Amino acid sequence: MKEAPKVMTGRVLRAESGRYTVQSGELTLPCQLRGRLKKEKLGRTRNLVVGDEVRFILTGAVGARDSEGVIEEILPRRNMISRLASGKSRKEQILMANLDLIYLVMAIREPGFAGILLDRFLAACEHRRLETRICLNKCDLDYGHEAEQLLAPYRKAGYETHCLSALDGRGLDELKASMTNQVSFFLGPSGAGKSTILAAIQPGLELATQTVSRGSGMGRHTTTRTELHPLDFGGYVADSPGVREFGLWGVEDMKLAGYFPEFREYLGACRFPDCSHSHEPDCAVLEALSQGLIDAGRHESYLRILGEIREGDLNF
Ligand SMILES: Nc1nc2c(ncn2[C@@H]2O[C@H](COP(=O)(O)OP(=O)(O)OP(=O)(O)O)[C@@H](O)[C@H]2O)c(=O)[nH]1
Ligand SMILES: [Mg+2]
Ligand SMILES: [Zn+2]
Repeated sequence: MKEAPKVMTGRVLRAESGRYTVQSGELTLPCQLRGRLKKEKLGRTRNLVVGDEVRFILTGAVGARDSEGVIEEILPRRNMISRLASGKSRKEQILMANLDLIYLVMAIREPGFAGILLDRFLAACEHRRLETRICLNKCDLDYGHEAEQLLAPYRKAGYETHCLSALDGRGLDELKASMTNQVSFFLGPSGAGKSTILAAIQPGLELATQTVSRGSGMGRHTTTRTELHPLDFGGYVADSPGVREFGLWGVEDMKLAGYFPEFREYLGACRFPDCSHSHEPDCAVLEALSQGLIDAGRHESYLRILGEIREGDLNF
């Protein structure tokens, strides 16, 4: 009698044009999707992404060199991070699923700190109710008290922050402690040092990092795909390719202000219930702004993102 195929569950570590790497306990193996699943579940709406949990059957003996898996089912996602796909398609691009923590990595310089990009990431994470931490890397290049100044509005908004240098090692022990036993995702612009930080935290990760100084401050992406790595000290971390643009997906214009945590205490106190906090009289947010209780840069980011949502005609 033929033995029933062994059904296993695992976590997607890598996903690339129809080929997947799945980890299940001690086993890490290449997997493909069952044809039926491709059509039914993955058609237009669902792409299998890094972090997805799947049920698969093993073909070939466990541990054999040719053992492979066939993915039969994608388990429900507990959460995800997504953005508006680049290009004109107006589609959602899911970057990762089933994560505990997102680390938003910015460099103090080289490339310069981009507040608007950070504010977009943060709003997307708030929208998805994801726990977020801000990492300011390259603090060895802090020539004054720039790190403090850059991070002050975010600390005031309630975000946890890390001042790091992958070069001299500052902040890395604390970062490592916070990543322990968590499934984390590293997101940020190209060149911020995501891969260098991870390689410093776990030597042997063998991540591609940029070896030649770029000079112009702009440049090519060194990491080319999102990949989840098991951590020796417990948990997982996904390194991802640098992001230059980050359009919000699925965010309603009227909800955006609530995704800026430091605005929340003022919302509801404006004269008009549908106040956009941009020009209206008796706006509690604008009042707080004029008193210096809300950071001007953060409010500016809010207005820019609000304009984009309205212009993009993205009604959800
Ligand atoms: N001075 C300084 N340089 C750093 C630090 N961390 C990384 N770098 C340098 O910054 C450059 C970019 O680092 P990567 O780790 O490749 O950056 P990345 O964020 O992974 O970039 P992508 O993979 O393109 O998204 C490399 O030349 C690193 O050596 C740091 O803390 N201080
Ligand atoms: Mg990288
Ligand atoms: Zn208002």
